[in-house]
Amino acid sequence: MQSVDDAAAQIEFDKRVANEQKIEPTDWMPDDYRKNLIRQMSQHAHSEVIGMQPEGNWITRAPSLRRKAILLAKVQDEGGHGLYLYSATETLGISRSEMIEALQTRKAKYASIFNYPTLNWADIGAVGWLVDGAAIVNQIALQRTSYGPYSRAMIRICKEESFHQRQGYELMYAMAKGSPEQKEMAQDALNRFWWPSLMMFGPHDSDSAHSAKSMQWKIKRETNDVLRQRFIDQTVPQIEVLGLDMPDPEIKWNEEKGQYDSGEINWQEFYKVINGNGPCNHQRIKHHIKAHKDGEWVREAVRAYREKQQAKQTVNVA
Ligand code: BYC
Repeated sequence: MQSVDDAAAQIEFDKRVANEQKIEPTDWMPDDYRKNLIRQMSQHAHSEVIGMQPEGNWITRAPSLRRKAILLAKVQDEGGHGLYLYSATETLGISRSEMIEALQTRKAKYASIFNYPTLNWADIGAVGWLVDGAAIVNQIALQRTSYGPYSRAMIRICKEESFHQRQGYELMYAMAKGSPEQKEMAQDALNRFWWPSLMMFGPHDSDSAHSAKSMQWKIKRETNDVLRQRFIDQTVPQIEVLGLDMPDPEIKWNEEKGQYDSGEINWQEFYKVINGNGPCNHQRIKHHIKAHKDGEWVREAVRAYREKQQAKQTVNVA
């Protein structure tokens, strides 16, 4: 049962959310709001970091210095996004190591898309164009999320993601307008990344466990299906410009609705992937564990440096 103080705080919280005022780390918030935010934000952070793997896989094989420099910068940006998001999540009272532990023991999820392999160079274009494109549609809405640190992280991240999306589209354009073999690679990448990109938006609203509460608290500002449809509507004309075939034969303009109709996602595949059994789930976590372990010496050095600084301060004060 809520105490009288909590009941008053709850009223104040509801008022702030209703008035579009941000909730800040030192403000009172319901436990479930905090837990739900930790869940979504930490999973978002994990997605950014795990997402470095499929693209990082191609840095050494980029076909030119220009492409290599762009890809290197992009992958580095994703690591930065992970850091903003981990820091923003820490303001809710969870430590970085607790979040990493949840990821590595598979208690926490990350975006399903990163469990698919990047098999050819055009996949790097498809990831930038479609995966970052889908991420932006979702994150633009999240800029207005009710939790201040999350909202501010999203504003910054969206600026970088729009560069990511454009470089991906430019790469796809070069491939689609290149030799017949390059065009074939672009088509293959589009065909393989289309459905997993649509899955990024999560289950249908009717099957979404968290949406109702998250919408009420204004953590989420638009639903999974609304955002997915927006992504389809903005991406289909881009496929036409590339001169590629539609990855879904059921895509068709619906005059009455003013939007594209499309086929149904393979939800069995979606659940298989989010439950840890996609093509690369095992590989992604294994690599994360190894990289984290290999980085222990850096954390150790930081701790030793901090201890030295603190010891110096103590001597100075004495
Ligand atoms: N993948 O009730 P629902 C990037 C889970 S990275 C995996 O609808 P919610 C980039 C969901 O977590 C950007 N799991 O959930 C980086 C829940 O399970 P739990 C990534 C998914 O939270 C590098 C259950 O299914 N963006 O841009 O209301 C290179 C029920 O779902 C997925 C974000 O993380 C999925 N696709 O809505 C390139 C955005 N979908 O937690 C690019 C932030 C659902 O109960 N997150 N699940 O075990 C969100 O906006 C929301 O969390 C979602 C899901 C729309 C994803």
